[in-house]
Formats: sequence, C-alpha cells, structure tokens
Amino acid sequence: MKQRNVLVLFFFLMITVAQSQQLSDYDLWLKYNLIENSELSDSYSKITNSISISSESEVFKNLKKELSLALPKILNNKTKFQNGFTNETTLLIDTFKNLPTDLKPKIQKSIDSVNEEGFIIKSIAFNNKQLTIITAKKEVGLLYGTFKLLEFMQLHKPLTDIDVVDSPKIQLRMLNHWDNLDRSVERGYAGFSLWNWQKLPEHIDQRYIDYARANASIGINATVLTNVNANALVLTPMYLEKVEALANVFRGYGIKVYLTARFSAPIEIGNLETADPLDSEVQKWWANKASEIYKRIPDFGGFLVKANSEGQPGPQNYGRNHVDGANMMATALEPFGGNVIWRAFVYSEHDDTDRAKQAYDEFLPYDGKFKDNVVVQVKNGPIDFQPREPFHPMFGALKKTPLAMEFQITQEYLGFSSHLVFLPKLFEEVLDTDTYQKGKGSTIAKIIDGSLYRNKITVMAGVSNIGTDINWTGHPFAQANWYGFGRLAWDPYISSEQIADEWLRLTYNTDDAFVEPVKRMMLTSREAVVNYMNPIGLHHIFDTGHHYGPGPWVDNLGRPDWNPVYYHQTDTEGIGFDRTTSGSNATEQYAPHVQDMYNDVTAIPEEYLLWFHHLPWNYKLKNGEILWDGIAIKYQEGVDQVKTMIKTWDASKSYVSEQEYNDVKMLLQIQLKEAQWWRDACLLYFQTFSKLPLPDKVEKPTHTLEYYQSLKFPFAPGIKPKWD
Ligand code: GCV
Repeated sequence: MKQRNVLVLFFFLMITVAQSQQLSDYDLWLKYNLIENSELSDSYSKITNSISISSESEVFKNLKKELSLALPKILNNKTKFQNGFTNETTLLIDTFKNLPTDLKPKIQKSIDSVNEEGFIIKSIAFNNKQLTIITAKKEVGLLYGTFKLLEFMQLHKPLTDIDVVDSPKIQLRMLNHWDNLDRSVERGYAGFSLWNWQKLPEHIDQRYIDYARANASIGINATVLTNVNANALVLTPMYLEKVEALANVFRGYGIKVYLTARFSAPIEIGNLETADPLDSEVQKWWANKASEIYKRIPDFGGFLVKANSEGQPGPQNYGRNHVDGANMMATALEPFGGNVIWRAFVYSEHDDTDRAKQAYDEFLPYDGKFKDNVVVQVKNGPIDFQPREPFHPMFGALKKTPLAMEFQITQEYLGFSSHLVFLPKLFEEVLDTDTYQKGKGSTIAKIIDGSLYRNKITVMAGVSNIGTDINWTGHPFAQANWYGFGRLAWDPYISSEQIADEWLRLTYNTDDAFVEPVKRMMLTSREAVVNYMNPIGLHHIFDTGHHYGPGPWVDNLGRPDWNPVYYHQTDTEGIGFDRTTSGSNATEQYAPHVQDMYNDVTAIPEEYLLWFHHLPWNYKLKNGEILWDGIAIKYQEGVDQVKTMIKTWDASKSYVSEQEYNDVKMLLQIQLKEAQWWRDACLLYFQTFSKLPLPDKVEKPTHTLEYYQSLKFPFAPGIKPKWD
C-alpha cells in the first residue's frame, strides 16, 4: 500500500476511535459494559434467559427495547422474550394484577407497601424452580424496576436472592429546562436546546428518546420544556403541536410534559387588552387554553410560572397578588388534573429590604390561601444558587402550602461546564438541614417529601444542565449532577457518597482502585469551588450578567442588589453582610433555634459567617487565624484542592480511555487556571480595603487588580436573551 493510503487509513481509524469514545460519552450511565467475570455473567444469564412480557403497551415496548439493547451488551448473548408466563420463564415482568394467581400471595405484602410508581424485584421459588419477577401496581413501576435490574447488573451486584421493594418518595421529579424557542439556553453551558422546534412535530430526533430513557432510568417523571422567562408563543397551536409530539415520546417513559406560562399571554397571543387574573375574559382565555392543551396532551402536567420577578409580567401589574394569579391558572387546569407551579424567586426594584428577605416577606401572608393544585417552588437558598447559601427561610415557615425544592443542576455560579463540581454534595447539605420549624428533626427533606406537613403534592425540580453537546452536559462529570439530582428526587435521603460511587461504576469502571480515589475527588469538589470562589459565607461576587468569573468590585448596575458590593459590604473596617438583629434582621425569618445560632457569631457555622455577620479584618476565627488571613488561606485551599484533583485524575489514567482521560484532564486545567484567577482577583480587591499582607501560605498573584478588572466576556455562554 502506498504511504499516502496508509496515512489516510490511519487518519480515518483515529477518527472512528475518537468518535466511538465520544459516543460512549453520549451513553451516559447506560453504557451496559460487558461483564468479563464469567461466573457473574452466567448467573445473570440464567435469570434473564427467558423473559415474559405480556403487553404491547408503549411502556412495555420501551422496557423490552431497553432489555434488548442492554442484555446482549452486558452478557454477550441473545435474550429470548415470550408473550406471557410459561414454564420456561426465568424473568417475569408484569403488573401485580396480571401475575399468575398462585404467585400473588407471595408478593402481596410487598405490593401493599409500594406506591403507584413503586416496584418490586424478587427472586422466588415457584413451580419447583427459581423465578425472578419485576412487578408493580402500574406499568411505569415495571419500567423503573427494569432499569433497576439493569443497574444491579452494571454494578455487578448479586441477583440470586434479590429482594428490592422501592418507591419514589417525591411525586414530581422534574427537570426545568431554561430553553428558549430560538434554541438558546439561558444559563446553558452544554450547547443548544435539545428541542428542535423547526423540525418538530414530524421529525423525532433520537435524542428525545435517549433523553427519556436516561430520565426514566433515574426516575425523573416530569419535564418543563421551556424557560421560566417565558415566551407566550409556545402556547399557540403551531407550537402546541410540537409539544404534543414530544409528549407522545415521553409518555412511554413515564414522563409528563409541563410548559412555562407567560402571564401576559392573553394579551400577546389572545388579543385581550389585559391579563388581569380577576377579569372574566382573562379567566375564560386560560380555561380555553387549558382545554385546548389537554385535547392534544391528555396527561399534560401543567404550568410553571415566573411572575413579577426580574421584569416578568404577573398579577401585580394589575394590583393583584400571587394568590390571585396562581389560583386563576389553577382553576383553569383543575378540571384536567393539572398543577400550577408558582415560583417564589421574587425581589422587587421598589423594595430596598435585604433581597434575602423579600420572598419570605412576600409569600408568608399567603400561606394556606393557594388552591389545592398549586405548589410554590422555592430555590434552595434565599439569594440565587450560590456555591453555598444557608437554606431558604420559606422552608418550614409555610406550613399549609406545598413547597417544591428548586435546585440548579446547571452551573451558573459554579464554573459553568468547565469546572468539575459534584452537586449532590450541595443538594444533600440542603436536604439534611434542620429548619427546626416543627421542633428538632424538621429537615428540608421531610418538608419536600411531604412527611412533615403532610402536603398533598410533592415536587423536586432541577434546572437542567442538558444540551446538544455529544456528552449532553458539557463536562463529563456534570452527567453525575443530572444523575444525582434524579436519584435524590427519588429518595432525598440517600447519601451523595452512594451516588458518586454508583455513577462512577456505571459510567467509567467498577474497579475499587479507581472508584475510591475518584469518589473522594468528587466529594471534595464542591468544597473546593466554595473555597476558591466564595469562602466563609461570601456570596454573589460574580461578574456582571454572565456570572462567569469574579467581579467583587462591580458597583455600577441599575439596582443595588445586582451589585456584588451590596453582598460583601466591604470597607476598611471589615467585610460581610450584617443580617443579624443589628443589621437587616434576615435571621428573624428562621425558627428561634436557628435564629439564635445565626445571630451568635460564636455559634454560627463558619461557612455562613460573612453571610450573616459584618466582621473586622482582625476578627479571630475558631482556628486562631485573623479573618483576613482566614479568607486568603481558604482561597488558596480551593486552588490546592483543584491541584489534588488533577493528581487524582492523573493516577486514574489507566482505568479510563485515553479520550476520557484527556477530556477531563484538559477541563481540570481550566478549572485550576480559573480557581487561581478567582483567588488572585478577589484577594487583590479585598486587600485594597484590608491593607494587610497575604499570609505566607498564599501564592502571590501573577497580575494586577486592574488587569482582572479589565477582563470582559461579551460572548460568555448562557446569557439572558436580548428579547427578554
Ligand atoms: C431564568 C437568576 C438567573 C436568571 C434566571 C433567574 C430565575 O437571576 O441569573 O438567568 O432566569 O435566576 O431563576 O428566574
């Protein structure tokens, strides 16, 4: 072969290898790697040798498709499917009501203990042989059970005596896409929106199916397709037809579709002169709109609404309030079983109260006044998805209104998709927090899952980090944040450590020598980002608009509470926002025990110190360091933690493919560079006030403050759209 031909062949070979590795990124945690241990593989093969499936419904078709895809890959052999139960059956998948009559008593107790979406996987002796069954009250439970069985195989868990009885603890496990109709994604760092509105409804991209598979595999059962900064056009027939096509795909995976509803839609697309919620024409318009949507999508979930927040229209434009607005929409959806999810992310330009207090002040008087099909969705903290915030004081304080948790999976304030930050650690910290609102043990998890106040609707929402990037999430490790969100929405009590462990084994490699150190790296990554961005309770010191990189000096924006200087309140005396009784008194919004803890500078956990206290530069921290030194050392610690992450990843090289290794390695280098940038820019700026030298342990900045202040990023991704 001529040398040129050899070169061309080599080139194509390289491209194919790279592509197949990228495609493996596309497979997320559903890689279904071959099991090389023949004993294990044989034992799984015995169980899955002959699978009985009796129905041809969409859900059954999908679970059968998944098994047909997964089993040959995991076990390297063909699976036989049978229609209905026979003597040959080794794995029986069916709803409880359709199980053979003499099998039912063996499962009755377990089935009584699961809810409508729960499932059972059990190995039982039946007709003189061992049979494995997946059963549930509803078909969707069978889908979840099937994914669980496949997960067990991928985790190499024994199945011989399997006995799993599991139900989701939260009813609506929901992704919020901040996707615009032009396919840009607000705060999206993983490409464009998945929804190709131009080609819908005719063209069903394989991505929609794989998105649904991935979500179903972790129990996500609801998706809000559009941005909360909403465009009314999505409610017009042209778009509803497209939404219907997506809903038709998702239904067979147990996923309901929701839309964001722009409050002024009756004016913008309905030709009305007002959107006043007490106007009968407006009410009629929404009732008709609901009926039109349900004709197309009988299982439509409902509306997510951002009203009177950051310029979005709402009932207050007409002198009405949140209850008027939410209940009007809830009345329209009620006949069809739909819900209104009304966001509590509000702060007003006419109110100069501490922004951290405003949502609570605005919503508390309405507790108990919303209709039964309204849920109020609250961000985890009182400001805005910072690397660390104390919990939102609305949790536990509203006792008669179901509250939904809103987490942000996309990393708006956490280094976009360039930084490896394992968010389940943050989610876990929030869920485990005790609000003390109904005595000790009133954790946020118990508020969200409804066990504390017995609310009828329970919701956990996550602002999606998904886009058209081949690996879906930009950073390969950001897949773990999607995965982890789903796992916690199913069960808010599982540990972040368990999630990291599972995800690593499913995604990369099941070898403990790989999993243990990389898991530790993931678990430290959240504290690292806090340290190099916002240590000791600092917050919202991000650069303007895009929130990429540091901007603690910014003081020129239209509203005081958009400026970082508002949040750190630095002066020559000290630093921090006084939210105690001597300051904005935001602490009064918490239960007495928490108030006392946050007000007392010696009792407050130091990670929240500067969130609640303004302290002198020479204030002594618990470890004896003065505050200035403590802040500087934390910034350095964050940088050092990233250096350790790089070392850990380097040591894992032999356990992952070259492409996987290089990809993460390059991203970690960006993270290190940006961690150093954060440290240097913030310390140089704060030093102009503290006038103190950097402690010896802290590396010296490589640029001047003026240099950092001069950096501009007009094309940083995820910025709010212009038309908004
Ligand atoms: C969708 C923050 C973000 C906005 C986002 C808003 C919200 O302000 O920066 O992009 O808007 O939160 O949650 O509504």
